[in-house]
Amino acid sequence: MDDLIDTKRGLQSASMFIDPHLYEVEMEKIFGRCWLFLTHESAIPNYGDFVTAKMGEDEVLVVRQEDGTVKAFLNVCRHRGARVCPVEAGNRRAFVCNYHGWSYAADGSLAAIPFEKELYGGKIDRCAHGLKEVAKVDSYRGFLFGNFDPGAISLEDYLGDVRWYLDIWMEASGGVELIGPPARSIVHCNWKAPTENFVGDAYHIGWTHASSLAASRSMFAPMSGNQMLPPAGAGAQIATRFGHGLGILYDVHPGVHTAQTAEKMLAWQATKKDKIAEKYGELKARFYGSHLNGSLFPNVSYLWGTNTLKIWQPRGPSETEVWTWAMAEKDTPEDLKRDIYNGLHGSFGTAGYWEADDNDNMESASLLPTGWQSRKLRLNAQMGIGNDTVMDEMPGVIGQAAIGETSYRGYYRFYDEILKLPSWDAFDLNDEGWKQQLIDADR
Ligand code: UNU
Ligand code: FES
Ligand code: FE
Repeated sequence: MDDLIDTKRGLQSASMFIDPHLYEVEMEKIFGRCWLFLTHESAIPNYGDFVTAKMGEDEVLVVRQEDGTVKAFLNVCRHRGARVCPVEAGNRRAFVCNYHGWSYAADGSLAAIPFEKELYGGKIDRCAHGLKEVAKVDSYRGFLFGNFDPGAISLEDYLGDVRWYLDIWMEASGGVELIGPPARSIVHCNWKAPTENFVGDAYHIGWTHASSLAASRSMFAPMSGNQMLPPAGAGAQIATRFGHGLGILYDVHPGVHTAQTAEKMLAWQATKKDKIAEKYGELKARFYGSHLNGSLFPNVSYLWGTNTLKIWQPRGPSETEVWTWAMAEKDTPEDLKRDIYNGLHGSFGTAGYWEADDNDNMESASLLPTGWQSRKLRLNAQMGIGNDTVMDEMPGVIGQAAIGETSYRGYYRFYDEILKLPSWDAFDLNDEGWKQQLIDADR
């Protein structure tokens, strides 16, 4: 596995998209230990509200408790393993398994067994058969994450430097909401292919999305068909400690939205920008009016400006279930919110034309390495190597161009680190060496 990721040279083995053994290791070392997105607080405001979610291939029930906290449980009955709750979302005080009728309270405890006295003679230990609880659940600005590893670092530490950037869209104007329930679809690709694309691929926009750019007359339209390279200073890429990364395209907030929606968005943003500059300073205010594309390690992606949140749920090495939410600032006027919602599902939604542009690339990159020879190839993420740097005014390692692969390298640097990490106990939160590792990369 040692030549899987070459951080020094910015290369990855194509086998990482296909290797079934590696996939199992990812489930254990990554999905078993990292913070995984569950849902948004606003989806489950009241006691007994629940949604089902995926953590890797494990299905979980996320339930609002009587005391206002949130717990998550494997959605698996402790009797014979049938699915406890077959419904996507709702409100329940008890979850009754469909198979034999064991029932669980909102806190996961096994509340009742049909004919318990007669059939078990009081000899079953109900306390030992509650729903298996996810070790940790925590919220960042309303975004709920779960972690199977009781020894994991806190969510706040895990997000680390990227919180500075997330706050620009999660907090700046009073918070965002997800407009659900999410659209779901299957893509025949490895879960990392779309995640790496969103972490930092501004390169493909002008080419893969050439027709969509031309048709939408969005603010990105001049890039259509690679007619122009974004000029110097048009953007940046950021890599952080835990693989989270993003790309910024300055001053083009409305992203892929149509010209019509873009105009409304800009007018709405203009009414708020002064207040945001006052509160956060000019730099963050500029980011607020920019387009941010990013991924949170391991499998959450977002487009701020294009109003999208996506989870890339792994279903084996070659299949991914995509959950797509529209996402908007809470204080967005209702008519604009509707435009955003409708526009999003036509662009980056399940049936969206931008989504369709991407999927064939995701699939071919993921499926070609079934070939014995193709598998041995190294994938190249060297763009911008040698220009990565640190800056006083913004955290992380910065690639100073609109188009580059700095955040790809940051993503796979941590991917490699966590696969090799024996446990979170062995992890040094204060180790800043990762920055130099990226800065010193050399083809
Ligand atoms: O699809 C993407 N990765 C993307 C879309 C990146 C930047 C802007 C829009
Ligand atoms: Fe990038 Fe082919 S040009 S994958
Ligand atoms: Fe794309």
